[in-house]
Amino acid sequence: MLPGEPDDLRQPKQQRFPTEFSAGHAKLPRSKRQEGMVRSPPAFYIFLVFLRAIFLPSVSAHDHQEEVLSSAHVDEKERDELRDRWGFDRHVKCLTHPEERFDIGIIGAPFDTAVTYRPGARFGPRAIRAASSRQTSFRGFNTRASMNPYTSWATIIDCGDIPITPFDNAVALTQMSEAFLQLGSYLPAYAGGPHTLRDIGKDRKPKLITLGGDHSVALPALRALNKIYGHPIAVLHFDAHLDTWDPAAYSKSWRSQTSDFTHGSMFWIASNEGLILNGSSVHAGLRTRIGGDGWDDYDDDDRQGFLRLSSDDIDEIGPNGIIEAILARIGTETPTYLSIDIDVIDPGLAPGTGTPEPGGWTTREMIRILRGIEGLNVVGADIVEVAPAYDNRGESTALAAAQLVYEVITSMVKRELKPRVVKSSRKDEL
Ligand SMILES: [Mn+2]
Repeated sequence: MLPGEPDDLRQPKQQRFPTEFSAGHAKLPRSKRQEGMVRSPPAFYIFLVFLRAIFLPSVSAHDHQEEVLSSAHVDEKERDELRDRWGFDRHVKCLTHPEERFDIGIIGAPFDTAVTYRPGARFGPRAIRAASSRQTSFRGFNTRASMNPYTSWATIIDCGDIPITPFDNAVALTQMSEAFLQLGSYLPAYAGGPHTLRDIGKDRKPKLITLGGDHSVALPALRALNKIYGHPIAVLHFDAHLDTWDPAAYSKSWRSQTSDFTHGSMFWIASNEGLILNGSSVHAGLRTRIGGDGWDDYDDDDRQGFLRLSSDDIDEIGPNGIIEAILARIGTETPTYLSIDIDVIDPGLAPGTGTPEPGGWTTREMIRILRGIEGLNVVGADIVEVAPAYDNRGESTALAAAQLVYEVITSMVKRELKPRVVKSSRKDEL
């Protein structure tokens, strides 16, 4: 991950393109400039196509696109050289560059109009990227995993943000669903190579880690995963809250399909759509108040097939007990969506979030638990609800989120390596 991924919605046009292209623009051959033109605003592109239709009737828009793509391929060597000189880490707008292959893609979802309390998580992606400034590939060796995820087998790139409307949540949900489906359906970068890798085959998919955004972004992610894998996915959900709430709990009188889609109901919707593997899913870090005068919310949560681990449980069974309970429930082969609400961490350590709940885990405990579950078959992940407006000057919340993403990336890369490759006997590093 790199900080400072240009924000497409707010930056001047010239800065909308990835730095590695714009920085070298003056030196680049004709094909690169054409590439820039293709990514210009639609009106200009249409005008360009119109001009070509007049003056070059034999060249269609489709041919033009083919030409650009093939030229880009021819220039691969030069691009590699430029990357060696100028690019420490990769950031590409993957949604508009399907030719860019990756194994793990970081995708921002700047969306927060489905929250019940404090807004602001739409600025989460930029805050987490800024907090990841000191994460570089040349200083990325993770001692707990005995490997550097950025220099191992996987191609890891920052895919930029999904453009998401703040005006219509139904449209926003569609935008996110289609973006996750598109990115998750790309061919992965890795093909062939060292025999130390397993599970490499034509069914292999790239993995996405979403930077939220409020927690509702998990619904479109699960919808996309269901289409990509063709079956329900287990959910490991770190959160102070259940997020399996029946939308009717908010209001029985004033409802619409759009209003049902919130950051507290997305797993209820996903469960009812059959997207979540009932019986293999887990909540961890719970400490929320629940509705009504009894256990109705828990009963409904049981119906949806979640195991509940509370924040307090860590005092009784320790981080290793939490790890063991998660692994016993999910196993290491079940395809799993890892969803981390930053409010699982105590607001004293991570105050920059929308619905803070006192009494959470420490950042260290959360990191330790994540390390302990490195063997899970995580097929997608998110880190959500980082709202920098409520963070402190030291960026504690965003720093925690950036570190969690690094740990998730590490585990995703490490899991594909045979255990014997990693000579770590330090089991206490769980
Ligand atoms: Mn949540």
